[in-house]
Amino acid sequence: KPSPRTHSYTKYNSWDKIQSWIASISSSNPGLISKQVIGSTYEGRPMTLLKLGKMSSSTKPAIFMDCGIHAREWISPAFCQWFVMEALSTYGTDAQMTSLLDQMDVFVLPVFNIDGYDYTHKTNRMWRKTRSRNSGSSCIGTDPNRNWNAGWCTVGASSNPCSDTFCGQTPESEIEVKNVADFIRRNKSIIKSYITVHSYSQLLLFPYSYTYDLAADHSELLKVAEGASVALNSLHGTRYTIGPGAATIYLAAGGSDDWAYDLGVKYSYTFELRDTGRYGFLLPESQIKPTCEETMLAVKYIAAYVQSV
Ligand code: ING
Ligand code: ZN
Repeated sequence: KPSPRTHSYTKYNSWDKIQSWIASISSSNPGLISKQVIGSTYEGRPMTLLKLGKMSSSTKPAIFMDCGIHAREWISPAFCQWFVMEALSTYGTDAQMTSLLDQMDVFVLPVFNIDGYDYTHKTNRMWRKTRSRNSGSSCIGTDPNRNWNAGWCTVGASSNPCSDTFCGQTPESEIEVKNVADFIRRNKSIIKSYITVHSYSQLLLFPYSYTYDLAADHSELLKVAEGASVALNSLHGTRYTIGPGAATIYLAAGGSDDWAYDLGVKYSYTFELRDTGRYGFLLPESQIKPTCEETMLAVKYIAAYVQSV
């Protein structure tokens, strides 16, 4: 029976293993971690959100982080697992992590697109989208990072269900997107930062992706991204490009970071982890540890900033 002790943080775990890990890690330290189901996926799997933070009688400000919006980006769920393990094991010894979890809660959704993730392990390693059926088409799935209500389906998205960037029938047509959007809307008074983890390209992006217009908080978002990328680089020399999504990679509407930002979650970031294309989505397991270690520094930098404002 998998437990946090036997769980491997340096392998690409199947959904079954991650699900067992969620159950065991959330009962391992009752004062510091709890879990809640925020809904089910299209195929009926539970979307379990982990809450990290020292138990408190008062409401604490929070950071929301998700991994695995896209099925084939396996390094992303690996990072969320690493983050949870590292947070629990450094609380009480690492001054920054201790202060962060004393003052804030961090919500972690280890795998957003569980149905797609499971499909990449069992059937098609390069699947990106959800696994929902589309009426009037035999093509399966919607791009869960084109399905948010932020300039929805206007640019850099497709209305063809057979496309890998299909925006869906309507905004939040995907139950996984709806479940997360509902949670963030319900908790928007406490959520100060939204972090979503993708791969690959080594980018740290912030709004907007649906327009070339600069965000109202552009200079602050840029400054924090600069600090985070310097911190990340300090460990192994990995170089990240930072900037607004539209100008840095491509115009793309319906993304989660733009939606969270327009809802009022100011510190909204998209990570695109290693590498820059040599292995792409097929990043070797030998790179999980260095990738997660360096990404921790960037996430902790953002968290420390959010905590300080
Ligand atoms: N890249 C993101 C994608 O969904 C992105 C880039 C970020 C688009 C934020 C829109 C908003 O295409 C990957 N690799 O998925
Ligand atoms: Zn992605």
